[in-house]
Amino acid sequence: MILHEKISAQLPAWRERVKNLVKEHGETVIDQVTIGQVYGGMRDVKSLVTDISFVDPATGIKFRGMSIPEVLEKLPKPDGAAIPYVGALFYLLLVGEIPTRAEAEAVEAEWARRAEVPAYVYDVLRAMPRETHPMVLFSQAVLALQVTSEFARKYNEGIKKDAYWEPTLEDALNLTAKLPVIAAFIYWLKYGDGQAPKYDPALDYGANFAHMLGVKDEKGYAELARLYFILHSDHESGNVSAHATHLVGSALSDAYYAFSAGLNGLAGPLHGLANQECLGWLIAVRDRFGGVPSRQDLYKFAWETLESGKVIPGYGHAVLRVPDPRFTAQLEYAKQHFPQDTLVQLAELVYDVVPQVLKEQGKAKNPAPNVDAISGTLQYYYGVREFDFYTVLFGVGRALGVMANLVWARALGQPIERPKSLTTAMLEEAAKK
Ligand code: CMX
Repeated sequence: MILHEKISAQLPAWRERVKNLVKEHGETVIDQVTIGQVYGGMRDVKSLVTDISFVDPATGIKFRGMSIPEVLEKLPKPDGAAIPYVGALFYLLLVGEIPTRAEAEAVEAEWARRAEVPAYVYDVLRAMPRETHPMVLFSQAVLALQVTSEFARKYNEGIKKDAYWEPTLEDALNLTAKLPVIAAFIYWLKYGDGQAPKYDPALDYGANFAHMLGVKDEKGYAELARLYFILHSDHESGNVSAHATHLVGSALSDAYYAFSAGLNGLAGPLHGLANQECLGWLIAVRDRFGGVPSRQDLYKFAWETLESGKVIPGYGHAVLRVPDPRFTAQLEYAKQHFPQDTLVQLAELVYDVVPQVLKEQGKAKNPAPNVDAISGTLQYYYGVREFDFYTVLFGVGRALGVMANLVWARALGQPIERPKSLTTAMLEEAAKK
């Protein structure tokens, strides 16, 4: 398999590089930790390593060193499409190189081969109460698949540490292949008649998702699905979903345990759930004013939100200090495809007004929009209007990044995570010194 070959070929050099770095410079200090950071969610503490992606506070995400516009331009695309294959992005994340079209299609073919979801997973989901949040169903389905883990099976057989990454890659491919199918099933189970259209092996990852979701404009939504999954794939290692996946995986829990944990973190309103909250906020504005309000009305509305003790969803970021390029890419897409849409116009006005409001409030370190500020607006346009489903979409995309990371964490033998904790008295003592 192409991914296996490519990673295998790189591994000796990578292992040597990391071994030498740790051996020769293991004592080199790269950061200091303050009491503020210990109490402040470890913000900015440099204590993780990944080569899959990096978030520059001033420019945003780079996937394997490439910006979003570069990725969208350079990755191979299906015939007649403007947005690349999702398989091309997964290849880039795993291998670190732009794939040829044939290589991207090989990844898509691997997914098609592995997309079938065992029937018992559907039975588990059907047995759960109808009011269960889609993220619970999603995480539950991932955990239910754990019994199929190649890593767990090989580990129990006594596989050598050097080879851990190989069954992890199998798990990563099996899991990412099945996620869109499970997501579509959840969509139909929650909001339809429980009968999702069948997976079509002739379609690419994004087109298949459009097909299985049963949207009216399948071709248009296929482009959006590819864009969405690519943009949401990875955001370096410290965000909650990526870190939770890495942390749980570091105990040698397999990809299913690890990603289920990551999804549980993604389900939080300060992380992935913000996309559903954000569209809710935009619609509340639209309904209050019967369309796009004046700048002044929006300004007042934003202040009302803040004064009621709530955050403005979709704005602010723990690392970024500029508008999120994932936001910009989606805004551009919307303006190119449906500029007259009321919610798109509203999202643009919010982009103009809310940063100013947040600056005046003076609390948020970054008053600019993040990825969630517009993602729901695009889904809404294509008729995917069930807000609580949006974080599931985020989860399908996020799997690509965290799985690529898990494969490399295993390949480079990253150890179990175990930072040290202190007591408040110890910190007070440290403060006196
Ligand atoms: N609206 C109102 N207040 C905000 C705010 C916003 N959008 N963003 C930050 N603040 C406030 C924080 O609540 C915090 O207030 P307190 O001091 O009273 O606790 C203060 O500004 C400082 O926060 P910060 O250092 O700028 O931001 P954090 O790193 O603590 O948090 C984030 C980052 C994203 C959780 C925060 O900006 C937020 O809550 N935004 C709204 C929710 C959101 O869009 N989340 C999605 C993020 C993307 C993702 O992970 O998916």
